[in-house]
Amino acid sequence: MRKVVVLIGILMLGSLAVLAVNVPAPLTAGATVTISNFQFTPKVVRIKAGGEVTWQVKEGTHTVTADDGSFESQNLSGGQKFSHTFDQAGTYRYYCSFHGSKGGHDMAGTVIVSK
Ligand SMILES: [Cu+2]
Repeated sequence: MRKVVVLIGILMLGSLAVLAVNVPAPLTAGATVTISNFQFTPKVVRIKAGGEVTWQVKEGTHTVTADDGSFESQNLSGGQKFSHTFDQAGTYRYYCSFHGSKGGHDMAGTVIVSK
């Protein structure tokens, strides 16, 4: 009986983990995205219109380049930052010009801006 309870507990934790992956990013006034290990973390941020997103590079050389060209950083190396203010609501996809490409491929992320 005890083993069954433990097993049910493990299964419930497993389903919670699946739920956590599908929960949308929380809506915040602004956000910080870490660039490390050829990834933007978190990959998706949700901010309010007028908010600022700051990207911080931990290592390597990367860019933050909007799919639609609305913002673009210089080449950024470890310790460098880039910020952009999003005044208009919308979904902004971006990528690293060295390690990703338009459309969310490889090293890429999304900023969702709400009113
Ligand atoms: Cu990169």
